[in-house]
Amino acid sequence: KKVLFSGIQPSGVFTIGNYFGAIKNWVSLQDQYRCFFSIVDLHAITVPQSPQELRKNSRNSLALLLAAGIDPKMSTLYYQSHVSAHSELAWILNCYTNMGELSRMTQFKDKSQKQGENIRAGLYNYPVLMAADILLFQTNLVPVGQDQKQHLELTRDIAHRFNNHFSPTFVIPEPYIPSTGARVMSLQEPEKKMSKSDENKNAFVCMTDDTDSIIKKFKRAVTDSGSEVRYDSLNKSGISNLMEIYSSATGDSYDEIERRFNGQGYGNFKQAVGEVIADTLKPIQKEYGKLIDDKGYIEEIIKESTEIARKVSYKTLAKVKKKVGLVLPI
Ligand code: AQP
Repeated sequence: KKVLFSGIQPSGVFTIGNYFGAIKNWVSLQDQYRCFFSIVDLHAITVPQSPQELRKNSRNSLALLLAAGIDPKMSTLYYQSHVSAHSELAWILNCYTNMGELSRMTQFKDKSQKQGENIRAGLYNYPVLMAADILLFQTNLVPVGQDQKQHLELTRDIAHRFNNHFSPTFVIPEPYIPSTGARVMSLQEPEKKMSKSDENKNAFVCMTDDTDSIIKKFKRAVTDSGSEVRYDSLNKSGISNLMEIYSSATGDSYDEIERRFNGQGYGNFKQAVGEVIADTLKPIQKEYGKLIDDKGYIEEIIKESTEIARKVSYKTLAKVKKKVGLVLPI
């Protein structure tokens, strides 16, 4: 089986953007590929986090991924910080990456702008840690959204350079573009993507939100001054985003949605989107409720998965250390 790696940051509670853009696809890829899914907590600390919140979100993230359908019998689901090979390889790759390459990364430019004067070196080195995540597992495929494409390109460049300089060491990963890769936008600023760390709580819907707050958030969603439910992402970005969300949950096409809500105005449609999303999340939330109390089960999964992740990744790390000339421990 081909190897697939993907990570998700515990920088908040997962949103329906994370669900439709990543998690739902992960679930459907599990039987086809050898999957490694990592809760990338080391990535999360590249921007300020409250330690208590980070720990809580990290714990809850694991249960939420299991509840959403990640099957620990098929996939390896673990915390990045539990497998020190990530940090070790990241350091080594840092020494084979140029400052110029990192300075060109648009995500760094965007995120560092928000951090003002106190930009962390970790934010700058974020793509190198991501390269380490991927290359450690000899990954063939990485599911990526548009915003991560540049980082994957850099990963490929680093791997090529290393392979050419020494000898073939890393598999060169390819992007995996899912056929149903929804990009969910903010409910308050539909030109910007929905993010779990958005300061405006009305901008995103968490996978754990109850029905009432989901419906309220959709009712408050920013739309244009018209009243026609019609897909036009340029001029009607708010309503188009709601249509995309509705379509992701139901599988209905935009044509079908337009016909169903023809002449009904935005109010009814917003209510319907809220209900559909609440229904989609209900079974996941029910399972999550059970899992979150089952500490023994969660611990068992963490133990087993971490062991597998360590075993696979240390093999690559040992090879790398040897090639660059580090003395291997006895
Ligand atoms: N709005 C979105 N629509 C579709 N997919 C999305 N993803 C994130 N937001 C959307 C996908 O979720 C996966 C995990 O993302 P991440 O947590 O590693 O980082 P992110 O992309 O920065 O996600 P957030 O929610 O925006 O987090 P913060 O607020 O911390 O920056 C990725 O596959 C991503 O494409």
